[in-house]
Amino acid sequence: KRHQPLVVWFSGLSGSGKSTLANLVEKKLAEKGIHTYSLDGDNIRTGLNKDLVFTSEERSENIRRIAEVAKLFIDSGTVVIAAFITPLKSDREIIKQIVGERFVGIFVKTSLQECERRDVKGLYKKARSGEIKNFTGIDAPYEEPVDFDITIDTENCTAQEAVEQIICVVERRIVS
Ligand code: GGZ
Repeated sequence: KRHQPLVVWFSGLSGSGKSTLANLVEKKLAEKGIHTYSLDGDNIRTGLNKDLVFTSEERSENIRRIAEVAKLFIDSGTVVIAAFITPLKSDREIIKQIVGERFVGIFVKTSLQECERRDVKGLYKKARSGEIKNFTGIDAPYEEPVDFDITIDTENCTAQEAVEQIICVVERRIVS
């Protein structure tokens, strides 16, 4: 069975649940026999983009390079799952310029208050104390996406419900 490749791009604050949802979506697609590859901070910011820090300029370069990599994977016929904060509207526009129509945007909407309450990695605490500068949501902006395909309200739905919703949209786009 042939599928149209696609990039499924998750945006949201640190600790919003992007990676968790991205991993669940990837697992579901793999079960359906769809060839996927995940791009996230763990494999991008430690390798290709390890020269980049968290100024707005270097975040833009981070996103631009990831979009170019995603495009290469799309050309190879792969469904790309990307999970990055992607805080700026201007950078999200650049992604669309690079990958074109084969883009599905998922806004993982978790409030700053909730992300900070979870503080899984203790980064918000460090950002509040000034130990980390330019932290998204604290002293760096997050512009909520208003034109993405799906908004996941993680505080009012389960991960399973979110995954079902995403898979439904992805499956529709994959065959057309
Ligand atoms: C935001 C930061 C920062 C700053 C380090 N601001 O929750 P995490 O830890 O594992 O994921 C965050 C990750 C964000 O990298 P992205 O490539 O997704 O960001 S962007 O799209 O804005 O380029 C967080 C960690 O890196 N981290 N410093 N100052 N997140």
